[in-house]
Amino acid sequence: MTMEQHKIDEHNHQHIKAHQRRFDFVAEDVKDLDGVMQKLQAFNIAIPSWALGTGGTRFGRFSGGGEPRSLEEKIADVGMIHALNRSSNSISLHIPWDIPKDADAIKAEAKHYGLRFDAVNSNTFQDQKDASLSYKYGSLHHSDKAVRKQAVEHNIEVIKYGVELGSNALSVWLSDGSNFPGQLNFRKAFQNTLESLQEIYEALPDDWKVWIEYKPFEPNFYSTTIGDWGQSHLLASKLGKKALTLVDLGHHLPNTNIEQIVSLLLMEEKLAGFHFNDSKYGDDDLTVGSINPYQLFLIFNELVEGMDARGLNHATGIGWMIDASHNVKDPIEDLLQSVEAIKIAYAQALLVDTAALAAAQQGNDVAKAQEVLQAAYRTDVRPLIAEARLREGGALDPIKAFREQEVRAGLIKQRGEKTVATGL
Ligand SMILES: [Mn+2]
Repeated sequence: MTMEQHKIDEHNHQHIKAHQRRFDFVAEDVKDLDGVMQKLQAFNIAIPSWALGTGGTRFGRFSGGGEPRSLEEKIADVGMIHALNRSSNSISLHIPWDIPKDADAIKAEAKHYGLRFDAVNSNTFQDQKDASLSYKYGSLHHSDKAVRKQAVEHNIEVIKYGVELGSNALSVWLSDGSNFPGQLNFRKAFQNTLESLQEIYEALPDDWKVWIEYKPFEPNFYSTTIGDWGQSHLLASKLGKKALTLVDLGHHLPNTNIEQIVSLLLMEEKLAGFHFNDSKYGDDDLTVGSINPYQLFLIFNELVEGMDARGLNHATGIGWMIDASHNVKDPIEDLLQSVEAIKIAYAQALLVDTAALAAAQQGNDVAKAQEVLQAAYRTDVRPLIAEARLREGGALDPIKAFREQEVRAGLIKQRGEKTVATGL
């Protein structure tokens, strides 16, 4: 199912007057409006292939209707999202959930929707049907070299799929860890992980990167072998220039100052990019910006400041991706909301009066620093995002357009009520 441009144009025609009024109101106070608009128009966020179906918890899964049954249908769903918001021009695949059997055909399918392939993700946190060895006690850190070898080979295979699709990064998240004190020798587990990652690193093409994700707990609850940004950074530093740390917002203990982590990784040229989501308690994988939009803004404020300091292009300097699980909402609507929240935080960060902030910091004017940040945060930038979408051919209000066109009902008619997307 595709969204025809004339339907988007009709939607925009209906809402253009109110939009113009709102846009003019906020645009009047934006310094360098053209520069801000160009940056917003260029900014895209990758959609993960595993987020297009309904997620679940260990207690169960409540399917929605019309879920994509194949990789082709997942690409079509991302195409739908991109047609509506013009800010989701890439898809990130998880292997083996989404093995491209015919890479050329899959590439052509993606191109049809104006999409490309972002980082590819390996999976050594589940046993696969045809695997001879089990990951029950870990993968790259495993005490048995044969298990480590199987996991290394899987990662190398994922790189090969990625090369065929034109991707240029491998994202590695390990569930390796321990549930009980004494279960693991931490030093050996770390060294085994490093040795395994070195073998994967050797297999990376010259223009590729490996992104090392960390997580403090779950599914293991006593220790995680790559538990925090320090451990990820240690591995990335030992591996070399092509290895970087991936920050997943949900992979922190409550109240962690993620913006400070991001600032320093970016300074050290070791920030790979993001897995965006939101959380209240742990790795909740909720819609980006639904719980703590201020934190998201503070993170973007550090990103914009740090990327500008290094002369990086905001859109392409690091990886931007959503990693969420949609248990109760329509996945497409949830992803549209997530992309919107990311772009809102980015736009607000672009509005920060950086000269005034720097002066306040230099002079220890703490109240002024807060005023500067919150003046940007409390600006309603939604008309700027809508205008950026409009200029790129997207819908003024993507979710409204999605509902007006009854897209989900169409997908259910086409695919059925009880379809299940591959993934967790
Ligand atoms: Mn993640």
